Amino acid sequence: MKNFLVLTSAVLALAVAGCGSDSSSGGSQGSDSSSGSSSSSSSSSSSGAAAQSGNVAVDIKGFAFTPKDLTVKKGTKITWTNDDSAAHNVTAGDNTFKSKTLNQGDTYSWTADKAGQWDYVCTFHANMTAHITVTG
Ligand SMILES: [Cu+2]
Repeated sequence: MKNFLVLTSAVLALAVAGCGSDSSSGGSQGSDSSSGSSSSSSSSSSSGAAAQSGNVAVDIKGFAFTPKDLTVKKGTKITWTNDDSAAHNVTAGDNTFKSKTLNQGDTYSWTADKAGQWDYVCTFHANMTAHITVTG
């Protein structure tokens, strides 16, 4: 009889404690994980560390290339689109890829067929610099 009472109160205490810790930790974990995942995903996308593949677009807008730093896998087709009313071009430092003059709405594509790193510019606007990394 005495043992039964002890056991019963122990089970009750566990149930109460379990309930309490479940709801409190569940609530804090939910807000922690949601804020944590959103901040980590935004930081990883802004760093651009992950290599993209398939078809990748680069916007030419506001006298800048976006993204300015791009990492892609070998075989990726990169397409630049000039969204500015001003004319621009895409010219690699070593001429590995080089567009004609792109007027507004024009596009230029280069398939990254070898691994390496390229700085490129718009030769009309020397401050329009950008960088491409192609992983093997
Ligand atoms: Cu330009």
